[in-house]
Amino acid sequence: MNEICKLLNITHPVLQGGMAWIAESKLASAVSNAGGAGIIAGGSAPIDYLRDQIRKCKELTDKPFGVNVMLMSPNATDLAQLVIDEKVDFVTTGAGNPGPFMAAWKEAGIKVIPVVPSVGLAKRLEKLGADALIAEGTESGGHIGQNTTMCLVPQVVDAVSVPVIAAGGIADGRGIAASFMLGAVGVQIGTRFLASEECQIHENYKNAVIKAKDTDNAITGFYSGSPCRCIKSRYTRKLQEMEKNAAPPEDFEALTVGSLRKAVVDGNTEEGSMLCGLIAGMVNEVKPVSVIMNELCSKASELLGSEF
Ligand code: TUI
Repeated sequence: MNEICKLLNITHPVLQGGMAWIAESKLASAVSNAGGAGIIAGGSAPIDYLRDQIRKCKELTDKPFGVNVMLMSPNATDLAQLVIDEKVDFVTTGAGNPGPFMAAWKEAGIKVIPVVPSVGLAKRLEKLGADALIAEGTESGGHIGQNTTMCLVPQVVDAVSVPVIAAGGIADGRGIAASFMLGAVGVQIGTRFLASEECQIHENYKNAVIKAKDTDNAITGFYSGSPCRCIKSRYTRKLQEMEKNAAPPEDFEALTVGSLRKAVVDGNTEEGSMLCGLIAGMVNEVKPVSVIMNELCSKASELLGSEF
């Protein structure tokens, strides 16, 4: 049996990305019900909302699911405790070093799978007891590191003994098979699930994902040291223009605060930040999660020559 399936007690080694503001109980439960690992995103949401989402997800599926702890969130410490209190099956982490929380999670029997953008952090977190690692390439949507999936995954695989999950730029069975060729034993997929029926983002955002071509992608936030990949728009052009002119930080703040909410909730494609991976050009149709999972897994099985 596949190591990730065994670790998480799932059927297919496919994790759904813990996309901030986006991944909630409906999407996570659909992925878990389809045999993958659904994930509720902590993002910087209020703890009461997240408790509610975790409980809703338990009502919607009897399968394992996880929570992503976004470490730049001011709520990270409270969420770290909430996942223990709610006895969540596993935790993924992003946008920082989860070292300070790992002992408590391990003691509570929660499996810990940090996202790493580098070999150095992968080695440190393996020593602290990570059960697996997600090597995330810069092709991913949202907050990104610098290395690519193609270069990062095999280097992390060579550097650690725990199972490695590939993320960034994977949206079909070919991407899964390629990841396995690089030594990964699981994948994390975000962008493909943005265009699912169960994903609760505004229709305008979903349509932008569907319409996006290979070149409709931009990185903002180099200036603030927090690079973020999203769909090219008036918003990204404005931010990039400000970066070029070294605008004062408060001008960035004015533009970026609440921008994800504007995209996800209001469907404001002009001022909203439509976080999205570089593979969006290949995502051309909204489908139910179960259909997406079937397509991913049947093509991967065919290419890998074994049941995926
Ligand atoms: O976390 C993500 N993607 C995200 S989080 C997010 S919400 C956000 N909002 C405002 C600012 C920043 C984020 C949107 N998208 N992906 C996982 C990921 N983790 N990518 C890169 C990293 C990462 C970076 C540095 C992980 C660890 C790390 O460690 C630095 C260190 O301390 O060694």
